[in-house]
Amino acid sequence: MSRAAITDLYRIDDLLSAEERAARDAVAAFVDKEYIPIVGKHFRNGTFPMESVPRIAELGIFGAPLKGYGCAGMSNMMYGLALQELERGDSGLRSFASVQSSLCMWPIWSYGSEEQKERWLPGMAKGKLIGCFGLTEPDYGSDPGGMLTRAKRDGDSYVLNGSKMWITNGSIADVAVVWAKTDGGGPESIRGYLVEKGMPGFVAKEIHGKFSLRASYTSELSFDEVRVPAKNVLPGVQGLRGPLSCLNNARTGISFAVMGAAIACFEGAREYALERKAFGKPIAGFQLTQEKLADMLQEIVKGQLLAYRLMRLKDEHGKVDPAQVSLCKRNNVKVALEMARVARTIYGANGVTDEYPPIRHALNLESVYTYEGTHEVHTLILGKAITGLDAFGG
Ligand code: TGC
Ligand code: FAD
Repeated sequence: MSRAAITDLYRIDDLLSAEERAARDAVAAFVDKEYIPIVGKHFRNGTFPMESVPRIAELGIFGAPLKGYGCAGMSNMMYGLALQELERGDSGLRSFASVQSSLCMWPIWSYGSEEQKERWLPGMAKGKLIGCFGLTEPDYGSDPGGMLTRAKRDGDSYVLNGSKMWITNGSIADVAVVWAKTDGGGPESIRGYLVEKGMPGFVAKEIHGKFSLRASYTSELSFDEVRVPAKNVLPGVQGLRGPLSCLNNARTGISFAVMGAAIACFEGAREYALERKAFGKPIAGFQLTQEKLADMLQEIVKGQLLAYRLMRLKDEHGKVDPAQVSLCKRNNVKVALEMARVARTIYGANGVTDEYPPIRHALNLESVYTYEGTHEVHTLILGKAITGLDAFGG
């Protein structure tokens, strides 16, 4: 699908450098030519197209903003634009890249030993090794500080017991960054453990029955007396700050990315509305359809401007404040989900089938609304930033 000129009403393209536009366009071409033709089949079958992995690697997306170790060293803006294009294809494709880059490569790059970096990062950048991030547990999602997974020191190893739930790429990962408390310790004892595929006692099982993110593998991880060498502990961080800093990073990318799903829905719905006739004329000629399209374009322009500013802040300052990230994630995921539902209505009955993209995007965005901090959690993070009062707990 070629990009409609109307989508960039505010000429956000003019704010990008030629290099940024070129990186974005290369990803867009891959998504249009190679991914969109196959995504419907994978969504229907509940599979992830592994053949896309080397192609994403060639585009330099895995660990894109990281320097060294075979990573592309792109700006955060270029990375955000790439994620937006991947999400225009499907959230599952973008999720694969987010988890690999922000939630697995980033903690190894930021908190890992030199040996860990050399061992994992070059292979992950090439897409030859796959990573996942285990924070959520069956009984602790929004409040990860309560996690039950434990690591007990035993000689030169730690012995891990517990389980993690809803882990993207878990069943296909070569390495899992698993967050666990030291036996007997509180949240301040949380550390990241690099658990490798095949370690005795470590099982990753695919979760079935999802109606969302079907073109992505989501798994349950269980640890039964898993012996992890002490050299596999991330030495650079301790406490809940470790996983939350990874999330800050990933949420920034997601905030940018979801506008890609909204763009796919807007452009598809506009094209459909111009062709589909009712009462003897194109449905695009009805005022109520035009209001839907106007609402969609308005939210896409506003969301992109927010995301653009967030990424520029990150590039200029090297980091962004959690409240800045929460505002963007909270707004952009909400409007992308609402706009996918609106787009769905423009297709009438056709809109409930997987022949057309809006229902797939809407279903995916239901997960995005929940993962990486639910909409409510981001409301409370902002509430705390505004008032200084913590409304999370009892
Ligand atoms: P709190 O007392 O506020 O903080 C504990 C320590 O963490 C620090 N911190 C952060 N650091 C970096 N970035 C952030 N965003 C941070 N937020 C907090 C904080 O400064 C403190 O550090 P220190 O050194 O003083 O101890 O923690 P809390 O227990 O009250 O929790 C706050 C809350 C609720 C906001 C947090 O727990 C939270 O964000 N919960 C949501 C959990 C979540 O988002 N899980 C996502 C799992 S991964 C996932 O969904 C992947 S989806 C696949 C894909 O990405 O595509
Ligand atoms: P809960 O925490 O049980 O929340 C249930 C409801 O209660 C929500 O509406 C929530 O907003 C609300 N709530 C909770 N606390 C409060 C409060 N204080 N005030 C008001 N409302 C509140 N996790 C990983 O670690 N790694 C992954 O790779 C990963 N991938 C995922 C992929 C998919 C497809 C999905 C769906 C989830 C994934 N997750 C992953 C898990 C995700 O991060 C959690 O689902 C999310 O953090 C919410 O946790 P929960 O599902 O346990 O909901």
